[in-house]
Amino acid sequence: MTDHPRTIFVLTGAGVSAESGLGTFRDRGGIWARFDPMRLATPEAYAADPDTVLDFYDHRRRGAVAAEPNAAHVALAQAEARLAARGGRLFLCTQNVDDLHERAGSQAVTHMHGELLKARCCACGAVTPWRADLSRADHCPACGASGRMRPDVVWFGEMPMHLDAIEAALAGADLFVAVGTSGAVYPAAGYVRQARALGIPTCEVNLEPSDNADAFDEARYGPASAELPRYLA
Ligand code: BJW
Repeated sequence: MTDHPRTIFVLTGAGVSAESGLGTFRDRGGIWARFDPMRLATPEAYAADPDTVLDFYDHRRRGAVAAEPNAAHVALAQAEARLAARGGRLFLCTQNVDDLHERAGSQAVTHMHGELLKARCCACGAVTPWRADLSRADHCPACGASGRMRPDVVWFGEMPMHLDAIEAALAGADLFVAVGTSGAVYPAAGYVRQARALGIPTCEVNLEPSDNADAFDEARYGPASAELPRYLA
């Protein structure tokens, strides 16, 4: 790793949870290879056919609850603790909607595409922890409205979450690391170029070169569970 950086910005994607058994989106056989994202992951899809969208996310939620963190999640949690003990910081920005970073011990996780284990009421906007099937939800626990709960995730065309905090952390980082993300979805895919423009060294850890591979100074190719612990050691 580059010269003992004090503040590392880590962007994770579906590849970090792949070895926990959760499907990625764009790999061969991935979620969007099997299902049309425009019919499942847009506000228009939810408005047109909420039952199909909720069933899809109920299935994904059950998978996420059953999965366990892998060595890549653990390496990030350990690096966060080590840096904090030295007065540094690891800012963990994940595109993932699962909670495997938290269950591996990461203390601060910024979920820019939301969280599958939370539900949002379309009537009052209240966000509630949610582990059960949303298709069976009869009302919002906050306002009592019925039939208006959705997963608290970010669909195409919606604004990703925590963008101000993410931009601030990126601007203050000594190192930018992207792990297990294809670089296909914006604004996350643009962060490596923003980091470069700020003069921050960049590294990608991925199974294979991502769509953004040419923008990184350094790369480690292989499974995140093997490459990331080595890289962060
Ligand atoms: C391994 C591995 C192993 C496998 N070890 N590696 C600019 C240009 C063009 C378009 C746009 C643009 N700006 C905005 C857009 C539109 C759109 C967009 O980006 N479209 C593109 C498809 C072109 N973006 C949006 O709509 C976003 N909103 C937005 O832009 O708002 C406006 C705005 C923003 C900011 C400022 C001002 C205005 C919202 C995007 C929401 C994405 N939602 C999803 C679904 C979330 C809920 C759910 O889970 O269902 O988020 S889509 C899906 O893609 C999910 C992911 O978080 C996201 C990224 O996927 P990820 O994580 O990269 O996964 P994969 O599968 O693509 O890649 C996995 C990688 O891992 C691969 O490279 C593998 O090789 C690797 N891998 N096994 C290491 N073991």
